[in-house]
Amino acid sequence: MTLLIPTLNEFSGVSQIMPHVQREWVDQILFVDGGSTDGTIELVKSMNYEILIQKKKGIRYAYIEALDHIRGDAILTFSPDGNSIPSIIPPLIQKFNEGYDMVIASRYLGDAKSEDDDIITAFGNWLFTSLINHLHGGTYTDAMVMYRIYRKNLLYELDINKDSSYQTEEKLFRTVVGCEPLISIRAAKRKLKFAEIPADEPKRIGNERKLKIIRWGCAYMYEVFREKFFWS
Ligand SMILES: Nc1nc2c(ncn2[C@@H]2O[C@H](COP(=O)(O)OP(=O)(O)OP(=O)(O)O)[C@@H](O)[C@H]2O)c(=O)[nH]1
Ligand SMILES: [Mg+2]
Repeated sequence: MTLLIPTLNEFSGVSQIMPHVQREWVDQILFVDGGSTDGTIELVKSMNYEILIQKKKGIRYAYIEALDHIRGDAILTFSPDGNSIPSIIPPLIQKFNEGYDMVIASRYLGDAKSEDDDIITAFGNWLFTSLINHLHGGTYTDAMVMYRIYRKNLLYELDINKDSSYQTEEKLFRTVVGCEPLISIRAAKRKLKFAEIPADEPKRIGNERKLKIIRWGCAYMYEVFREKFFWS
């Protein structure tokens, strides 16, 4: 099990959150940094964590460039900005070990709630999750969140690692998107075995958000419909 932690200027998040992550929960903790200039890289190194510096820009490349360095056969993606509650790592792993391809820490299952959402992100997450369920046969309550575990091989089986899977939308809207929506879509299309556990999302710590609402909204919308007709 590899805990994969992407960072881009998350100094305060990393310093406040990582003391709550116990190293023995997982086999490997790997940071991938997108070019922080606020001391995050130095901080992570001083805490004795393994860190990889991204070559290409964009959150998707954090995952792709990490692949060769991931030693576990499962990946737990974790945001150190306060959005992912560390104490949920053990139950998430426990659920995954019951034999799932993917387990999601859902912000909208049962009593769980997001304190990080504003009206736009709440609507967007609901809209994309509903579309993915209706168009691709998913049963997600949260198809968008980063906090989740899956088999490492799933990224290859679903072509998540290939640039061609995102080419059109990234060109059209001049951005680099995240991997999560496509993972959710293709896992549903393949009818993989997935589960969710409820997980609150506290407000992010420090700095501004990196989410690009308009460009990503458009790109994900394109992706959700494109997948109805292509890739199987
Ligand atoms: N390596 C890397 N990490 C990134 C990049 N963009 C964002 N991140 C990190 O990924 C983690 C999750 O970010 P998100 O939660 O998706 O985005 P956010 O900016 O926190 O937006 P909100 O959570 O909606 O406030 C954070 O630790 C970010 O610093 C990137 O291009 N490269
Ligand atoms: Mg965040």
